[in-house]
Amino acid sequence: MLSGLQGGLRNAVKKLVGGGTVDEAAVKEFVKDLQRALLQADVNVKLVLALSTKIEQRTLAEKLPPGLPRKDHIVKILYEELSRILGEETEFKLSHDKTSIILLAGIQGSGKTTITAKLARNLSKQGHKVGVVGADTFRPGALVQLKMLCEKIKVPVYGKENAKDSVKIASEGVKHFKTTDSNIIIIDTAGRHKEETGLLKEMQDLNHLNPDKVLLVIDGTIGQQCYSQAEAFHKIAPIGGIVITKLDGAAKGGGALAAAAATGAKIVFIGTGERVDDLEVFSPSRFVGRLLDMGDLKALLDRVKDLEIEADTKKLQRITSGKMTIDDLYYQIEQMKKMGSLKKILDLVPGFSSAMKDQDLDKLEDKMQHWRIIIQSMTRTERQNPDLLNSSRIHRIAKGSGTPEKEIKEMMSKYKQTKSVMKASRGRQFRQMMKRMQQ
Ligand SMILES: Nc1nc2c(ncn2[C@@H]2O[C@H](COP(=O)(O)OP(=O)(O)OP(=O)(O)O)[C@@H](O)[C@H]2O)c(=O)[nH]1
Ligand SMILES: [Mg+2]
Repeated sequence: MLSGLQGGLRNAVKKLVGGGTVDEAAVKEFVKDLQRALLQADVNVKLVLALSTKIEQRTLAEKLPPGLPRKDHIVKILYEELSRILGEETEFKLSHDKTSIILLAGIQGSGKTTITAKLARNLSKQGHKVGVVGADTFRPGALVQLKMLCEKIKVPVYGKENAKDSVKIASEGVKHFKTTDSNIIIIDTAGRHKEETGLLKEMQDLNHLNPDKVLLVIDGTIGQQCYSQAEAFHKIAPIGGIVITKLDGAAKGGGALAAAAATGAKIVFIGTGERVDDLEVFSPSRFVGRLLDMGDLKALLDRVKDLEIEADTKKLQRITSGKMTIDDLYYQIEQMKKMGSLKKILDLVPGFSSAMKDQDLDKLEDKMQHWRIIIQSMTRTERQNPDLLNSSRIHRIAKGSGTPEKEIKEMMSKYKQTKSVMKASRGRQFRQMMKRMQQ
């Protein structure tokens, strides 16, 4: 699947890994190779440029976790950034306890009927009872095609030959399956439209069936042209998902996926062949992992994590032995931000959250935010050696960060206080709190 893109990406990585030392020129060469591979897969030029700039910047700017070879770090960045442009991880979950209606839409020949059968198969395997409604009253032979596909997988089909009104058939089908033990009803619709305007109108007409999920089926062979369909759909059905089909051998498949994800719509499934089992639940990170086919990509990611934890432990030792720098303080604030709100963190510390009023917490969160900006305005030397801060330096930082000098002084006094508390308790309290946070 996506063999062109796969080959291009793997070659770029191979060249980097097999080459000499990684200097700026090697990174630039690597990024060029990436660009070529992505453009050939019909990924939008702007997207390619943004992605390559990001990869280049991160590669040159990020500090390596100690012990991680630069090449591995670059592969990790590539993996993360490629996954990111394919959207967030989503889950397509349906209740076993109530009836859910799934409506499939898409322009002519996009693969709706095939996906209807694939999805019916996939959901049946998960233990759902599925019924399928053939609401394509437009194309002759549509119902026969659907029945043939569903017969193989033993899923019942509701439909009427020579029916004219698709909305009527759809509601009759829903009514019918509600009297059976089916808990999922999939409606296959007509693809009489060649472009999105008419299609969206029909979707709106079918909307009064109150579908639980609306899926837009897009033919992946059209590449980045997917964008306009996905965008129009995302505007009217942001809760829906997208299925990209025919990704087997589609030279432009990479562009199709990237374009659909760029609209903010979620890609939930991909079709990877004509057989009824050729359906995959879409996960950006898993997909990219396979695309790069680093058999040891997972091992690499695990190793990076280990090294990061090791680096954290060293930092922690420095903090708890009373040698905390402003950089460490910044790191702590960032860690807290990553974990969510302060309230959530303080909930983990017994007695803390109840002792603190919400409005005080809000104030504290604001303060943390100011501290981040203050620290960003300090020079590297100042962060390493905060004793350097005299009044003229404080004045400069205040101007640079747009915060009053008073706040900078306050932050410095809190910093000193924390440092001495850490030293006195040898970090016991801090370690306990960190432990609780990680649970
Ligand atoms: N190679 C490949 N072919 C596919 C895939 N999905 C669908 N097809 C083929 O694409 C053609 C159109 O598929 P359908 O499922 O009939 O498309 P549709 O959207 O229902 O078409 P209309 O009802 O006419 O609008 C068929 O020949 C399918 O076999 C896929 O993932 N890979
Ligand atoms: Mg069809």
